[in-house]
Formats: sequence, C-alpha cells, structure tokens
Amino acid sequence: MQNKPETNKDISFEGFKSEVLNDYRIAVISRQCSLLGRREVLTGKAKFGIFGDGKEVPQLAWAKAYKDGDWRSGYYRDQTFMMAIGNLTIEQFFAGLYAHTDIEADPMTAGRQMGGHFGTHSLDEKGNWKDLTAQKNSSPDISPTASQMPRLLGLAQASKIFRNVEGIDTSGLSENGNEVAWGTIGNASTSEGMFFETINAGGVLQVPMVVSVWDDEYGISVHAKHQTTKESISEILKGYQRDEENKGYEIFRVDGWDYPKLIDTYQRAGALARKEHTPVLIHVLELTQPQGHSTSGSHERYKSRERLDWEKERDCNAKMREWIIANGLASDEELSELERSIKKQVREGKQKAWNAYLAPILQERQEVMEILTSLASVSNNRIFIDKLRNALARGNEPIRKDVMIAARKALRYVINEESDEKNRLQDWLNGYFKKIQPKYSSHLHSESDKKATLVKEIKATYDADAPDVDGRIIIRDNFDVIFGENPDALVFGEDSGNIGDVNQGLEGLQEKYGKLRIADVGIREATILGQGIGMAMRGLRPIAEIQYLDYLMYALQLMSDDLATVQYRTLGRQKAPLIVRTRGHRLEGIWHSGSQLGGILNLIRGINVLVPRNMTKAAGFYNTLMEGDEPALIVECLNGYRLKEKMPNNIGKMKTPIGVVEVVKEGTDITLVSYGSTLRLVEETSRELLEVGINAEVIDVQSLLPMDLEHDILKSVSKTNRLMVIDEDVPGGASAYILEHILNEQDAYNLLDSPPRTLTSKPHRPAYGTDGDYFSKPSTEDIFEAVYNVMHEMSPADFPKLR
Ligand SMILES: Cc1ncc(C[n+]2csc(CCOP(=O)(O)OP(=O)(O)O)c2C)c(N)n1
Ligand SMILES: [Mg+2]
Repeated sequence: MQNKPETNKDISFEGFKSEVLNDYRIAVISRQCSLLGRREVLTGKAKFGIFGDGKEVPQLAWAKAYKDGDWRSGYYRDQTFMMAIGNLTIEQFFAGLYAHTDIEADPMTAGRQMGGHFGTHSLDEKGNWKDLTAQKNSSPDISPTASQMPRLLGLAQASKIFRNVEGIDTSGLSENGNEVAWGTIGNASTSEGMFFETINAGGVLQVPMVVSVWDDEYGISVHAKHQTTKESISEILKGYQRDEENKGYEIFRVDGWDYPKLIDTYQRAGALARKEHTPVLIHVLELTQPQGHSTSGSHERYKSRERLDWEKERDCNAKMREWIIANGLASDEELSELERSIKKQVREGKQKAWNAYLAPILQERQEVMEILTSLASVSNNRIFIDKLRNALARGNEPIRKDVMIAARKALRYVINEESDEKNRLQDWLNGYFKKIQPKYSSHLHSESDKKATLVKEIKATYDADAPDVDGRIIIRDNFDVIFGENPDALVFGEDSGNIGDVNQGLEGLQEKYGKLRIADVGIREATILGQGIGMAMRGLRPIAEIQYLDYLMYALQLMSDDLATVQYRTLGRQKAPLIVRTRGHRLEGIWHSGSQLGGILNLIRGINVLVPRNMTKAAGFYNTLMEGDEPALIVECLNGYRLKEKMPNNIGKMKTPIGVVEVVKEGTDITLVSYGSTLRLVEETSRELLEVGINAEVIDVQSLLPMDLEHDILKSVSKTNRLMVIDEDVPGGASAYILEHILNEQDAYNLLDSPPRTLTSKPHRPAYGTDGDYFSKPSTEDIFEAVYNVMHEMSPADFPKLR
C-alpha cells in the first residue's frame, strides 16, 4: 500500500487512472480501518481509538509531494499519510490499537503509545543510524496538542544547516539540505502558544517547513469561534505572507475534499520549501469527522443536525468518489466492487493482527494454568487455587495482567507449603518478570554501546605551573575544541552568538565558527528546545542554551513530554542526543535563584541531569556527552564563571563520568552529600567543623540522573554511620530525591546511627539581595549548626547544646 510520489503530468490516461484508483483504494482502506477500529474499542478489544477519518484525501496529496529523506512531525489524524508513504499496513494499524508490544507488529511504538501515534525507525536495533536519505521519515508523535510544532522547527532547520555549513559528514543524513519537514496540526490546536511561537521562529529562520492545518472547525466539542480570532488561522496569519520586500511564509488555502487542487497545492508547497527553504502554511478547510473526535464521545451531542448533514455531504472520500465517476475514471459499480473487497481485506488484516497479538498471551496463560493445576493437586488450599485457575481459564481474551494476578495470588496460598510445584511457580514468575517487564520498561535511556554511562572518565591534568583562570575561560576553550573537532555540533540561545553568551563562555566563537553554528535566537525557550530535538533527531549535535535555569520552565513541558521519552516511546528506534545548557543555583531574587531541581528531576526521567560544581567538571561533562548518544541537561554554576580554577592541559579531552559521585573531602563522623554551588559552602563548612572536632566526609553528587551507580555514598555511610543531604532546593525537592535513592536503592538504613537529615532552603522563593539569600537558602552557619545538632543528639556530653 503506497501511493505514487509526485504525479507526472505527462503520464498516459491509463497510468493516471490507475494512480487515482490506487489513491482511492488507500483512502478507503484507511476509512475502513477507522470504522473497524472504533468497533474494536467499543467491544473492548482496545482501550481507546482516535482515527484519521475525514482527513484522508489531503494526506494522499501530501504523500505525493513527500520525498525520501523528508520528515514528518504531526498528530493522530495522519494514518492515511503513513499508509500512502508505505509505512503503515492494516495489520500494523490494528497492532497499534491493541498495544502489541512486539516492535515487528507495531513498528510505530511497540505498544507503548495509543494508536494514532506514528514514527519511523532512524536506528537499527543496536542503535546505529540507518540511511535516512533513503527512507521516508516521521518523528515520533506525542499527545499534547501543538507539541509537535517546536520539534518540526528543528527538523526543518537541520536541512538549512546541512546545506549551509561546511565540513559535516552528511552521508545517510541529508542530500544538500533538500529535505522538507512537514508538520500537521488540528485547527483547534493552533490556539496553543507553541504553534504561534513556532510559526514566528520558522519565518525568522526561513527553514523548509510546510505546516498543514487540518481544519474541521472543531477541537473535540469546542467550535472554532472559541478557538481562533475570525475563526480562520490563515486569515489571522496573513501578516506572515512574504512579499517583494520581506521574507516570510507562503500561505495556501485549499478545501480538503478537492483532490486535484490538493495535489497541485502540495506540489507547489513542497517545491518551494525544498528549493528555496521558504516556509509554507497550508490551511486545509472543510474537513470532517465522520465518527466524531474519538471513541470516548459522540459528536451528535454537540454538533447540530445541519452540521452533521453538511459533514456527510463534504466527506472527502465521498467527494473523491464523485470526482472519479464524473471524470470517467471508474463507474459506480467498479468502485462499489473495490470497496467491498477492501472491507474484506481490512477485516482479515484486523483478525490477523488480533491473533498475532493474542497468541503469546494465550501461550503464557496456558503455562500458568498447567502450573496451577499441578500446584492445586499437591496443596492444602486446592479449592482456592482451582478457583484462580478457573477464573483465568474463563476469558477468551486474556491480558497479561490476568495471567499475573492468577500466578501471584496463587503463591500466597502456599506460603507455608513446600513443593516442587511451588518452586516451579516461583521460577516461572521470576522468569516471566525478567522476560516481560522490559517490554514495558526498556529504553528509558540508550541501550546502545554509546550509552552515556559507558563513556570512560578522563581526569583533568595540569602542568606544574598551571595558571589560575576564570572558570568561564575553561568552558570557552573547551567549547572551542568541541566546535573545532565536531562540524556537526552547534549551539543556539538568547545572546549565545554575537556576545558569546551572557557569561562569555562562548566568547569569540561565532567569529570562528559562523552565525549558523554559534547562533543568537529569539526569546522563545520552548522552540529553542524543540529546535534542538529536531536537529538531534536528524543526526546533528545541537546544544540548546536556556539562558537561566529559572526559564527552563518554558521548555520543561517539551523536555518532559518529548525529549525524555524519545528512546522510550520508540523502543530505541529514534534518539535525540540534545544537550541542554543552562546556568543556575544561587543567584538573587525570586526569578533568578535557579534551584527548582526537584521539579525538574521528577519530570524528565530519561534525560541525564548533571550539576557540576565548577567549570572544569562542566567542560568534562560536555566532552562525555559528545561521545555518547543521550540527551542531557547541564546546569553550570552561575556564580562560578569568575571564580578561579586551575587551567587543565587537556582541555577538550577530559571527561567527567556520568552516574559517579566524587568524595571531595574524606572524613569519619558524618557524610555530607551536596552538589552545585552549595557544594562549595559545604566544603567550606566542613573545614569549620574540624575546629569543633567534627570530621565530615563531603560528597559531590554531580550527576543527579543517573545517580551514584557505584553506590559510593553507601560506602561512605558505612564508615561514618551518619548522613545529611544539603541543597538549595525547597524541602522535599532534590534533597528528598537524593535521600530516597540512598535509602531505597542503596539500602543505607541499617548503617545509620543517627536519623538521616536533609537541609534545604525555605519553602518560599528566595528574597532578593544578600540578606534575602541568607535568610532563604542554607548558609554555612545553617550547615554548621545542622551538622553540629546531629552530633549533639548523638552525644550531648561531647557536643553541648549550641543554641
Ligand atoms: C495540551 C493538550 N490539551 C488537551 C488535549 C486533549 N485533546 C486532545 S485532541 C483535542 C482537540 C484537538 O482539536 P484539533 O486540534 O482541532 O484536532 P482535531 O482532533 O479536530 O483533528 C484536545 C483538546 C491534549 N491532547 N493536549
Ligand atoms: Mg479540529
């Protein structure tokens, strides 16, 4: 099932006719999938369905303009397009609906996302690049509406970089930047800020991006009059239209049922974007929802009779059918025959997909039933085990949960019994978890040999007479090596280009490496992030700079929903090794205090979170990440750029290991765990504590996600038997995260002779000024007193009450 790319105007009538009929076939197959898909949900075989019915015909036209190497960033209505480019079969469509966890059956997401979330494979099963120029690519969809837009910007910008930056090895990635990035979005979702932010940035950057708005006048039940000024996105975006004097967008409007005009529009849009790198908006009007929005509601509830009738009449497939007959390409009977055979084909495909989905589960159920039968025969609780077995046997459509419930509950009935059958059940359960759990949990991080934690440490080394320099010099010189050695590396952010970032860590590099690689961008954190995701997905090595950690919040939703889940939601078949560079900790005032790490850590599992205490460590992290294939957030210490550090003689080579802590001061009485700027205060305090006879061990976590894979903190606690975690986040923030790890992962509880403590900032945002900081965040006096109190509680005689 694939349509002919690019219609050739000179083909014979027969050729033209067969092309049109093949397109119609795909439209009908897609529609039939939607109709049967809904039925599968309503009869309980699938949990939820959201389909592409009513949007088929424009997607056929789009697919014709889509070339090898192109990229899609779209949403859940695009099944017809995926079918037309040959990347989605009937069986795969239904496998996705059933959440089949086999990537062969559901190549889109291996059952991890609900149906209607599409994506192609950029990587093989080992994590190596495939030839992206020889296939039609789709970035992996996510559910939050409009979140596909920032990524689209980056996918498009990659073409611009590939075309205009010298020295990049583009083989398998790009052919002279000729690739177009195609976006789709529903009319209502254009209300989102991210849509407007992306449109503006695309116009500024002039990148080859074609945005189609599928307009069916509704967003679930909410009409366009509540969504869009003047009820028309193309109307209000008119100011973006390019003209003789100014670059901008080319804007097209076309009805979604007008097959020939759609083809013409998509050809023109594709050519313009491909050749000139001009962004294009296509507003596709008069689309419908034959079955309503999704399986969770019915549109009869909120659409008028007139509207429902109008939708029937404008149904794009019906209009295409009329057009075929009117132009003598096929008769009514011929089309009816075609439709009948397609119905059968889709039914059969659906059944095949269901059988394939169910077969392994039936097998697993059979195994458990056999074990339970024999367990029952030797158990005193036979009746109860039989009951479980019979309940499991009853359903025709078991899921894994049913199998697990029976097996795990049965074990409870034989707690006090010993038998070979019990051993068998235990072994089966343990083996089953080992085998099945990864189907739901693997690939949160890379599982390739470029996994970030596999990159070996290279310590910074120093000449005997190494000078002390400002920290920012170390970070700058290290970036110089990175950009010098990696033509595919680039950095972009507010003030990153011309002045070389607000702290001059990129000073002079734009002159050296050009405005495309060391780039100033607008104030638009979400699309800075999206730009990075898109470019990383296409094989570049972007570093997205967010000026201050406090403003990461604007990008955080995308980091959480998109970046952090790329590997997971594609079962490792796509990656986006984007480095997010920012600076934070310990500045002044409510919006420049930069410490909201607890929130960040909880939201971006799947991304490495690195908090180096100085610029040498930070530089080493960049070097490590450049060798790996994973995304990361690096928080540089805002107050560290002007602090002196010794200049290493292996700039650009040293590597800070990920997931490894560092003991920065050895001690015997208590383990103090911290990171970032606070670490310096803890170190300072540990010297003061020596004066009262407390010898603290100080550990720099430096890598919060992943954290202390070697369990070095446990080793320290086993020596000191006391623990305090100190940071400048709110109570229950990152300090709680660290403590949870030490107690649960490392099982430190039994080693402790005193209660474990955390010392954090106050729960409010820090007040402004030095005193604001002093009374809001932990000071050295706070740290001193907190540690002293632990010792006082332990031995009031040795450590009399301080205050
Ligand atoms: C950020 C976000 N808010 C709300 C939703 C729930 N939701 C899913 S689809 C949808 C309506 C989208 O309408 P439109 O963009 O016009 O696309 P259509 O379904 O009509 O093609 C909403 C509100 C969501 N997925 N993401
Ligand atoms: Mg809509």
